[in-house]
Amino acid sequence: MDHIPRGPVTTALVLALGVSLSGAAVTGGDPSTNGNTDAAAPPAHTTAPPSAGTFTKRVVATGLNDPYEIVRAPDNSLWATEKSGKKVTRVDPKSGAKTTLLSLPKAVHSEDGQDGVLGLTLEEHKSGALYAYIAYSYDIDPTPAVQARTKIERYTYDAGKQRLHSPKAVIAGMPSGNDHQSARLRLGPDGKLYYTIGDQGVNQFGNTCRPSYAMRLPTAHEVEGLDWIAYQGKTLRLNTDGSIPSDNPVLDGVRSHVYTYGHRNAQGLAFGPDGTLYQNEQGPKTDDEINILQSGGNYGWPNVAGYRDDKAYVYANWSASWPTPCDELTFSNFKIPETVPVLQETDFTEPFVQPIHTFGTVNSDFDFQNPKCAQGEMWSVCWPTIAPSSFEHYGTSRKSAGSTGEGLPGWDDSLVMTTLKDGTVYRVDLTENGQGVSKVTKLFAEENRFRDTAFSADGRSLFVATDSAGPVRDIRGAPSTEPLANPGAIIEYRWER
Ligand SMILES: [Ca+2]
Ligand SMILES: [Ca+2]
Ligand SMILES: [Ca+2]
Repeated sequence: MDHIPRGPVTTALVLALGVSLSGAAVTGGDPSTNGNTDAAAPPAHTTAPPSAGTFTKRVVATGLNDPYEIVRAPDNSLWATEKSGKKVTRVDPKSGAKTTLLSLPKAVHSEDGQDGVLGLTLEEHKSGALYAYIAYSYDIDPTPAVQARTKIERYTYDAGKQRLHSPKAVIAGMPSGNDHQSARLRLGPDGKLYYTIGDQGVNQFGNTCRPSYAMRLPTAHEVEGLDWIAYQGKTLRLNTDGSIPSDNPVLDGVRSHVYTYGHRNAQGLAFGPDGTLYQNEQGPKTDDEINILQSGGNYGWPNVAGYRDDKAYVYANWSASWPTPCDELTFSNFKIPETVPVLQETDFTEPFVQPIHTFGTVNSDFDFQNPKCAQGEMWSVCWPTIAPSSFEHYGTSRKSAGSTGEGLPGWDDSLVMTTLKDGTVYRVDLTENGQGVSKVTKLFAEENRFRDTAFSADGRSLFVATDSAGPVRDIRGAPSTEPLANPGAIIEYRWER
């Protein structure tokens, strides 16, 4: 989703806001959270002292061009990839000073597209070296025409010169396009790279006539020929040199980089302290999902969105239209032509892994053409989905920092999740065994498209990166007509007692 016209490009009016936000949940119902949004109720069973404190908002840095991933480096600076800015920038979290660590001017970013400089994860090597793994779109066509692919490269950090140098190819030639790149990159506790690669936005908008590969598995022939076309709609697991781990799952008789499949647009990926891999992904008009990824699992897309419940979602395979070929049809979000094959979710009878939580699961009588969103046909802003865009496990990120701070009371073993059109940062609490969701709390709701997070070393500051432009809901749930509050920024929410 979210492949819709952008809002007006804003001028950067940045206020050093001393706004205090309630440390407890921001109240206000959201119909898309399945009634699990907790409105400021204190935890039922706790011996911890009451969390008397507030979050203070401070804009750390502005002028970033669609920051996509922010990570905290060993020296406690923040490193940001800039999707449309085509670079990696170091930000001093105190002064906001910016240094360009790496420029990638040849990276491909299509207008309003989801491609560009995206995933980033750091590795502190035994040798003392600091490596940055970076995923970005590039052009394989030597002529002025563009044929985009995605690659991951490893760079070495020179702390003296403050730059990234000596790129080493990890993997190249993966699919790329203007929609659903996903592109979250993580170094797992097992030393492997994990990478989400989206379904490329097929079966909708400008990509309506391209078939879905999300459930199509790579063949032995393709893997031999380094043909990664079937990696659309997957989670990949790679050795850091790009080779295929020997313990990756064998799927349809073939071992490849594919770790899980049947995904749409997974921008959230986070490991828990016991190695559990949490993921979130954006649904179509319904059913954003939170999943736990298990090696070899099929997660259902495009046959199933959320649960296999035959609610509002059906799989309309536009690319298979017959006898009228797809390219003679006009895509519609609301009317499926008779020539387009339609499958109910229960028509798909193979096993698949259900989400542990969904947002925006609605019945088929839901009105997807809410008059509030009629102007400019901004329908998707009114759809019940929230567009999750990142995931970060709180306890793990503090532990990995060797933190000595006291952190945020009550936040242990929770996940922080940003959203785009919903303009909200959520905290997702896990059940005791970590295998389910116990509570979802709204932390901050603003007219911002929140893209990614990082915690400070003491665990008491949450840094959040925002998109430079794009649609967001206002307080009425209608498309905001105001400029984004903090476009292209990194914001700090500091918890103070
Ligand atoms: Ca991050
Ligand atoms: Ca799914
Ligand atoms: Ca469903």
